[in-house]
Amino acid sequence: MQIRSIELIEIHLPLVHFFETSFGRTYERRIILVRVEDTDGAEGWGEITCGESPGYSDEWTDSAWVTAEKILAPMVVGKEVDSAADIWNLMKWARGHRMAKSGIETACWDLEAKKLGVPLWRHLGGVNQVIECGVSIGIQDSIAQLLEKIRVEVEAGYKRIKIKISPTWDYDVIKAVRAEFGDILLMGDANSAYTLADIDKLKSLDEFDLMMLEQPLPHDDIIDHAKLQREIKTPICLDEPIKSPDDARKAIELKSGKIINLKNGRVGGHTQSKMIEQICRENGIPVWCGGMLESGIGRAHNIAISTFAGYTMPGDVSASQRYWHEDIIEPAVEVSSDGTITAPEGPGIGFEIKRDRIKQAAKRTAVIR
Ligand code: OSB
Ligand code: MG
Repeated sequence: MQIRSIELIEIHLPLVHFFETSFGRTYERRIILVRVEDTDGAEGWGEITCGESPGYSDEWTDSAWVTAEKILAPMVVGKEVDSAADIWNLMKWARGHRMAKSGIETACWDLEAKKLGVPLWRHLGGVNQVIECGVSIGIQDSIAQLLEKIRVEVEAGYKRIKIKISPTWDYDVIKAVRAEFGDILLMGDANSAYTLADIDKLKSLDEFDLMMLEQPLPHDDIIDHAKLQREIKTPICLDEPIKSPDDARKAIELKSGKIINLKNGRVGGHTQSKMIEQICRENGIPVWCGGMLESGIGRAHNIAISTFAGYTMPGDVSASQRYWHEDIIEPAVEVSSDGTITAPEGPGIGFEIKRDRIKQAAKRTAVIR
């Protein structure tokens, strides 16, 4: 495979409903799409999943743009490789910037699968065509509003409800959710809003039998999480600090948590996701696919990796209509009434790209050849 050109397209998409986490509120996504073309004229699509500000990770839209354009794309364009599995190595010299790398890397996997005429999920080694879906629900203006949102998702059939929590939106909120919905599969995601000084508060959440508590402590920590896990009953799920297969290995060794939320962007693409999934599977650590409020393209890649054997818990992979009035792929991602998505049979990501919709939403483009 030889990539002839890489096109970056920044699109702006307003969210159907704002999304609030412990680090801030988002109304509109600024998403960088990646279109790769090889010397035979075949194409593939990927998405750089960073946020609009460095609140979740150090990468954000403008930093990812310049890094992809000036550093990463030139490392890939014109190089002959055996397969998409080697694209990561072309960019390895550059440290960090895994979301920017993932946008390029996953686009090359889509291209390769399309050329072979096979669905990406099969090409990657996925085994479960039907994947289980949960939802991630942001911090709301009131508990009543949150309960209403949860009701909609439970009735739609989603198998697991995740709510965002923070020191001002935790105990009473979870208590109200349990009182209203009984023993649904429920979890909280703190996005690093606590420290070990909050241990009593975090211990008090044990009474709610949460399926897991996602990333309570700082974004780069796996030491204090191990201390906390020894003190609380609720399984800790790690998100932010697991960026590489080595990070996963070390966190497992330290017993920093019992579950890993695996995101393509955070770890640098499909090749890295596969390696982490394997390490976790061999060590009995369940993984599930996290989300970054992706457009249909990133979402389609998330569906593909969710089919791996180690993804044994419902992911944050949900229907397009929860995020967008009109997605950029066709058909939009839909979730069946039993809370599942069936990975598509078409080649590559298996969805059509709505080029007109992308053109409408585009704010800037760059082509590296
Ligand atoms: O921590 O999982 C997270 C969204 C943006 C940044 C971080 C996270 C999230 C989500 C949303 O929880 C998941 C989704 O619905 O895409
Ligand atoms: Mg998270």
